[in-house]
Amino acid sequence: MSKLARANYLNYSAVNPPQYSMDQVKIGVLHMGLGAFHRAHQAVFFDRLLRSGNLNYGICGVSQRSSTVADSMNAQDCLYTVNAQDGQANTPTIIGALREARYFPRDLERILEIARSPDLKMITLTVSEKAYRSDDASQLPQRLVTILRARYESGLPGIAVISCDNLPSNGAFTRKIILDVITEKSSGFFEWVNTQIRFPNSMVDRIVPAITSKSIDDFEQRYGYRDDSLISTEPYNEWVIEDDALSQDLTPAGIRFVPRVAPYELTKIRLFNGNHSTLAYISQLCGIEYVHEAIIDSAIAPFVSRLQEEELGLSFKPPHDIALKEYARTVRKRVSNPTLLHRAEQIAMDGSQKLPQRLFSPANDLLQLGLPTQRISMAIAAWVHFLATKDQVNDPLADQLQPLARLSEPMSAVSQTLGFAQLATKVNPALFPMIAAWLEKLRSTPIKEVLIELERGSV
Ligand code: CS2
Repeated sequence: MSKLARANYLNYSAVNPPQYSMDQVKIGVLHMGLGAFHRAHQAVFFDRLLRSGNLNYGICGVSQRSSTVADSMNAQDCLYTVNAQDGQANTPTIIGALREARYFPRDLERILEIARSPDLKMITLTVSEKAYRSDDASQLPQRLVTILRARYESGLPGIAVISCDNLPSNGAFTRKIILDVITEKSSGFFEWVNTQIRFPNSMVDRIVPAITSKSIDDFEQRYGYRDDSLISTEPYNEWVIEDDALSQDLTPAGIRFVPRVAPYELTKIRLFNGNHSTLAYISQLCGIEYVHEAIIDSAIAPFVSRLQEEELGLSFKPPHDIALKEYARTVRKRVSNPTLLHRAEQIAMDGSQKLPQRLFSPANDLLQLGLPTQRISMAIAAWVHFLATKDQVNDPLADQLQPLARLSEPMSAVSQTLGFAQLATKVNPALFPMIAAWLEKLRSTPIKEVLIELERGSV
C-alpha cells in the first residue's frame, strides 16, 4: 500500500486532507522538540490557520535528541495524520502545517536561516520538563541562544518564544534560563533578548499517548495508506496563551489569549496532571497497564475523584470561568477514553521532574491553607513506594532516588527522598509523618485495599 506523501495525500478524501497550496506556506514557526505532542497539539492549531487562508504559519520542526523523527517525517514529505478518537468515532485529519523537519545540529545552517527570516513570528518549545532543569539542561538554553543571536545579528525585530511544556510560569522560566546562559550581561544582545523577545506563559492540554505499531497497521487497513508517523489522540485540544501581539492572528485557530495564564496552568497541572501521575503510580503498583482502566476501577475511582475535587482542586484559586467540579469530571471522562491506550508506564516516567508542580506544591499549599492532605499524601507515598519497588525507573534521578526510597525506616525513606536536593519543590516536612504512615501501609498491604479503607474512613 502507498505511503503518505505529497504525491498522493489529496486522494484520501476520508481523512480531510489540506486543500491549501503547500508551496505558498511560509515558515512562521520554528518549533524545538518534534515529538507526537507537538504534532497533535500546536501543529493542529496552525493547520487550522492555514486552512482558513492564513498561510503565514507553516512550521519548521526541529528534533534534538536524535534525527529519527525528522527523518521519518521527511520520508513522508512532512505529512502525517492525527486521528482523534473518542471511543465511538474516529476523526482522522491529514496535517500539512509541518513544512520542514530538521535535526539540530545537523541542519543548523537552515535553522539559522529561518531565524534570520522576516517571516518568522515565533519559536515554540515542547522539550519535556527535564530539559529545563536537569543537569544537561544547558543544551536547550544554549541552542535557543544560538538561534536568537542569529536573529539579533540580522537586525530583525524580536519574536515570541512560547514554551508548551507543563510547567507553571513556563514562559517566565524559559526567559530566565535563556538570560542566565548569556554571559555578557551588558551586551546589546542580552538587552535585545531582555526587551524584544516576548515569553508569554502558556497552558497546553491534549492527551497524546505513544502510538503502537498495531494502531498503524489497523489504520492502514481501514484508510488505505501507510502512515508511520500516525498519531492517535483525543478530540479535546486546548491552548491558552498570555496576551501577546500574535493574538489577532492566532485567535481564529481556536487559541485563547488571556491576561494571566497562571490560574489556567495551575488548574491544568494540578487537576489533570496531578491526577494523571497519581493514577499512573497506583496502576504501576497494582499491575494495571492503561490509565483508562485504572480510572474506572471501583477501588481507585472514588479515591481519585476525591483527591481531585477535595484536595488538588482546593489548593489554589481557579480562573473565574472554570467550574472546578465540572472541570474535574471532564478530566476523568477524558482519561477514561478507552481508545487511547495510554500506558501508565509512560505517564509514570520522570516523576522527579513532574511531581514538584503536580503534587508537591499543591500539598504545601493545602497545608498552608489548613485543608485536608491525606489523599495527596497517599499519592506522594505511592510515588516513593513505586521508586522503591520497581526495578527499572525511567527518571533522570532514578539512581539517586531509588536507594533513598528503599530505606527501611518509612520516615527516613520519605524524608530523604523528598528532601533530595535536586527536586525543584521540597515537600513541607510537616507532611512527612502522614506520608510515611501511608508508605508503611503500602509496604504491607496491596494499594487497592489501602484506598478502599481510606475511602471508608477506616484508616
Ligand atoms: C501526562 C501528560 O505523560 C504525562 O505526564 O500527564 O502528557 C498529559 O497527557 C498531558 O499533559 C495532557 O494535556
